Amino acid sequence: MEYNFRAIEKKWQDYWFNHKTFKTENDQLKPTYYVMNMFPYPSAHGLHVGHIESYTATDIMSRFKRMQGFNVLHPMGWDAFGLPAEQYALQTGNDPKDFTYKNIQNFKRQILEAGIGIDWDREFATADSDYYKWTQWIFIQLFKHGLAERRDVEVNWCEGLGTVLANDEIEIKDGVMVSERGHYPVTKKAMKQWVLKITKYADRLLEDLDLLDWPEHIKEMQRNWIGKSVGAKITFKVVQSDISFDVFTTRPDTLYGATYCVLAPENPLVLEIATQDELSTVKAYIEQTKQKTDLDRGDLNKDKTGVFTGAYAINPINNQKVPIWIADYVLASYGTGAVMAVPAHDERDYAFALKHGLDIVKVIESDEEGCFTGDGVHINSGIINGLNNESAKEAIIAYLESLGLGQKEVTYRLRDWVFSRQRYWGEPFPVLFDEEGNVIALDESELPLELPKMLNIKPSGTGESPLANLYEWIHIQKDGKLYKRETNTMPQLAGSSWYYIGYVLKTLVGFIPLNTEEAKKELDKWLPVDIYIGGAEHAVGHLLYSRFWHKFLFDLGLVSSKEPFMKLLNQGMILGSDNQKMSKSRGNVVNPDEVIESYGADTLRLYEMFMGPLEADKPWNTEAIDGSKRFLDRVWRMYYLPIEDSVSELDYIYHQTVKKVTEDYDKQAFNTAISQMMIFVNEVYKQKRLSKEQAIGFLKLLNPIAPHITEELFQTVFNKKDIITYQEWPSYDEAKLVLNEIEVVVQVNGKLRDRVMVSPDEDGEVVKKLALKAENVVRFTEGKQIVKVIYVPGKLVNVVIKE
Ligand code: ANZ
Repeated sequence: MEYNFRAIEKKWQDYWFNHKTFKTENDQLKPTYYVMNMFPYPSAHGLHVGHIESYTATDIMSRFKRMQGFNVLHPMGWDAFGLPAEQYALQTGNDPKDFTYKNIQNFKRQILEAGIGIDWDREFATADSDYYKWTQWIFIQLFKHGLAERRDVEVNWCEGLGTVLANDEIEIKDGVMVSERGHYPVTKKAMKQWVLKITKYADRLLEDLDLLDWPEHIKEMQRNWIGKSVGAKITFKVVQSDISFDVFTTRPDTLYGATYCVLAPENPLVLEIATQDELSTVKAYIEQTKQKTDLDRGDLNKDKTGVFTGAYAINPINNQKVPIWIADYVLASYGTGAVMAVPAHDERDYAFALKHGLDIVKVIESDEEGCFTGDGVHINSGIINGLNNESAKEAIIAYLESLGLGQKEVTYRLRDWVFSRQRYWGEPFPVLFDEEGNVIALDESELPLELPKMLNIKPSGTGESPLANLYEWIHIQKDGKLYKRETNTMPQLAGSSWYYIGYVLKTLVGFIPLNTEEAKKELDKWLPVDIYIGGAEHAVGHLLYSRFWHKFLFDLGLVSSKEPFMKLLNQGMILGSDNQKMSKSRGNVVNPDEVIESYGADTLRLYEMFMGPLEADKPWNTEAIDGSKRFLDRVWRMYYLPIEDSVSELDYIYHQTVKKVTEDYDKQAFNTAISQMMIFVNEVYKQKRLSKEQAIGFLKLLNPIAPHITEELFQTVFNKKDIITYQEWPSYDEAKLVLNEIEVVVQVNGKLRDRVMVSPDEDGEVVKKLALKAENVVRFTEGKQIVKVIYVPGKLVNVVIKE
């Protein structure tokens, strides 16, 4: 009678794996359901309880939808390229490939031991060459369509380490950048990089957010990241020179109040216009800026440093001479890298003008002391006096257009995607450079361009990738001509930008070629992904880049859906029992292997789903796991109660449970579904028996959450040859949802004292008698004189007593 989870779980995990129980079905008559997780990076630490939370949630949806009659695709793969494996290899002298694939085996073991039902025939890692062949192929298409090009881009260069660093490998110390490792100075340095022009898709990426059933805050983060800004471009001429520059402004209406201009220190014009007297100060300031991050520079509270260039420009609206400054709060990468400053109506300009003693001219009426940023009547503003902000903007733009000195302009905060990494452990670029430096894409037949094995992946020292050390690999001869390979590799987010397509195309004998009719047919059948579950930390990186690639593939006609992921859900963070983020240093990390060892996978799954709403952050609680285990013990013993043909006393609660669990699963409200199942089990214990329909139906309801115990009971108690995974989902009978008992409240002198359950058409006198016998009514009426008893049918009984 003992619930021996160890034996049961192992038995079913082996059975499912060997029988490919979760292989994707391909029944033409069934609708499809594609459910997936954000795949893990296979680190050396193994799975975290947070992974289990996410994979259990998709597994529930997958098992639930399969029983509801869908063809279900529930895959798993590995985000295998990337920096951590490379760093590990550098530190230990090991091969990042061996290391990564060893970690994958461990992750896979853990996922199997958690009972997650995966179609393993579709498993792949982004570092598999038959997968990255197609990552390279997509890159070639981007290149051929002018969406990939080489450009000078500022990178974080660390002379001390002889390498380029990613943003998360640098720290800010005393306001300047240093390497995390060794604390060497880091400066910005321009290097030729591959860039993908995601900005060409900015409008579509923005507009199509409306099609998606995603958490509103994630959509808002993407909107802000894309950062569409509508304004104007205005041309300022530099005095006594034929140089001019454009500023981008969202407030062209304040042009009469523009009392100086500011260029980004990196703006190449700066050195051309700076006067001899100011040149050395200007150069020193430019050098200083190179050690700062954009994030720091954009900080509104930061000290407004800057220097005068000695040059002046002409404000095109009133021909006033205004000084030109440089300051690091103006970013080279935004708008035109130059601003017109209106200190009376912009906070940053105001702070800057006060600090540096620049003119402040008020052009909008207000009672405000200092800076006023609101709407109002324009003053001191020539042709727009008396207008409000919106009409003034239009009037100014129209006027500037007529002079050829300005026009309406839309700017985005979104930057093109810097796509090169000076690293080894990534996809090689499928291109060659000829002797003149022209880029030639490899032919499809030459793909994949495999990442060569390297015994030592130390940095090249020149800022190039370790591949630069491989002279023979780099230099090749083709048709009698000499070519060189690209030594950079692609970023980790390349492989994850289309992996949901990879799962659809993966078969046991490799990938269906993406550019074929056969692939199109499969992709049309499965895409978009119905539900995608993962962490909120990917809100703008991966989730934006994969939308971009998807739209590009849509333009190529390879996919028919506009978006890759229809519904997105972010699981909350599982915190340590101290309510803090789990971390090694805090010593509050829970290892899922240990929980499974002591309690079993079913208990772990049930517990994690019962902790709270999927989206909420929630702390670990060891006592509550005991509670989950006890519930499964109770479920197990429940199947030793007499199982009869019909137990009508349980009809109502049973049908209510089927309805509630079905509806809750459909909205991923797993914790409330579990509560309802607990209520059901309590009711069964009150009756000490249950019917066959109820017994089997309940196993099906619980199966998605606790698949092993339910599979075992289904087979052993009912002698079934089939497995529960392929059974039909139970249905409920509306008629049985009408209660055959109603609740009548009982008052004593108008105060609520008790409740009684009666049949709706019960005789009034019987109800009154029952009411008077109710425990709490007896307590309040004992020894008192009962004056009268009133019954409002179906609602209440009021007992009037003499106090
Ligand atoms: C004059 C002005 C007057 C501005 C005023 C604002 C208020 P968003 O909304 O974020 O797009 N700006 C333009 N390019 C910049 C750059 N490269 N670095 C730093 N600041 C820049 O902000 C647009 C405003 O940010 C622009 O409008 C410009 O300042 C500034 F009462 O121009 B404004």
